[in-house]
Amino acid sequence: PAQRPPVGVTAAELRQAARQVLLRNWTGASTVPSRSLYPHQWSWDSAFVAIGLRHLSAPRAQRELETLMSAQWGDGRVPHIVFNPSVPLGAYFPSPDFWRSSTAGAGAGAPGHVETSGIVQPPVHALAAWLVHRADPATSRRRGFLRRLYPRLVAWHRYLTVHRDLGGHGLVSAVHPWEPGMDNSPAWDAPLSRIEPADPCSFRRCDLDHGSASDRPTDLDYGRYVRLAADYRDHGYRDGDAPHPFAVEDPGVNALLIASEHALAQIAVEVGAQGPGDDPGGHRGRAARLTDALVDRLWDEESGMFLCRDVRAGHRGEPIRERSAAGLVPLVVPGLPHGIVRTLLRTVGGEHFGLGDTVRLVPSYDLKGHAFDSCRYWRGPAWFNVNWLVERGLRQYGHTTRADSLRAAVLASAAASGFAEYVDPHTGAGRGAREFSWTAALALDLLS
Ligand code: 9YW
Repeated sequence: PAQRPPVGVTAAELRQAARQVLLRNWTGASTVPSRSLYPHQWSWDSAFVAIGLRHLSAPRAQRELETLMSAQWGDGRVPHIVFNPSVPLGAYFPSPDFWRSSTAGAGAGAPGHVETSGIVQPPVHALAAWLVHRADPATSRRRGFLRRLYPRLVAWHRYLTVHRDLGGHGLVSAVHPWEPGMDNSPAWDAPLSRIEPADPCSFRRCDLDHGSASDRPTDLDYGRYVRLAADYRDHGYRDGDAPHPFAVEDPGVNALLIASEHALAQIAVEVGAQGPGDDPGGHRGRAARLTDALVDRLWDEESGMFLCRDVRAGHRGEPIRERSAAGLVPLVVPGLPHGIVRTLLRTVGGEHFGLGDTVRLVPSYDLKGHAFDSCRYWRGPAWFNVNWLVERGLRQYGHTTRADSLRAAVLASAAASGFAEYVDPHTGAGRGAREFSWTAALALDLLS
């Protein structure tokens, strides 16, 4: 299979190739996910990129996160895209003239010095900041990296826990399918079906200029993405009184928030933060409460994994019965009940995800699912960030041999595919963009 290490590629060569990708995708203050497809700064991409960059240059990794956090809104949200003003409007849709953050988002505290989107992505940033710090504590301290970032990270988590607890049970809801970072996951099909799509003549997709239509979300999906984003914008990006017709509790988003809250506890020790609530104990308490809520609300014993929850279905919300890889991401959460960890491990290697059996990388969606498609974005292909997270989870829970083989498979696949955006989980063939930043960054991290 294509995931085997290509003959002749040594770890040193792979490291050098990954380094070249990150250098080429660096714009001077941050990194683009892909020069062709995604020519701006994306939020969770930057967190993963910083985790890789720390092995090349600690100041550059710090800068990556600082640039992102400098576009934070007054209400604490960290936007999912920070636009580069020198890139033409036609290079990516939706462009700044669609989001209009500095005007439409003024009431929510959108910055005036930069244009951004108005939605968010998973909060991997505090975890990334902590890992970046640890790579070179002396440089980090000299630059005051964590001291400057800590209050921003606290405000970011507060935005999520206060403004986005739409279900009222202590978990964060995503209000747009782009927010959990898995755009066209089959888990969104039911909640999205209630959304009236925008008129297809009202916008032009740019993604199809760079990728094959059969690999990408459909036009109908895009119509609904546009409708949700435009309505949120027209509501001033306010959350309190917004209808938010799409509201989903996603186990990936919430698990990453928990992992980041644990990282904030360590950062709080490092910077000597003292309450109220923003001290190490406050962060640990919040992480524990979020973990309880994650297990109570999203664990599904029958599926053997965490499921998303549609907050707008029924009276009290309902589980979405689709097995998405987001339901395995909680392996990164420390201190899960033993029974849950055991079951998750069985599920990862079982017929639905097939790790180490029918596939060498975790697919984004159920191999046996009715909507499985080995090419279409988040409906089957294996993604490197998800696999990096699962690798970390396996290692955290002491499954070193399985973590080692997943690490070897990730590296082999990154090398064989030219750092593809994602791969076909059955054949290992690279798909989507190449020289994709988080693929290179996370490969570099696994090599280090
Ligand atoms: C979009 C940049 C982003 C990722 C998302 C991925 C895709 C499409 O690309 O989103 O237009 O934002 O789904 O996870 O952050 O790499």
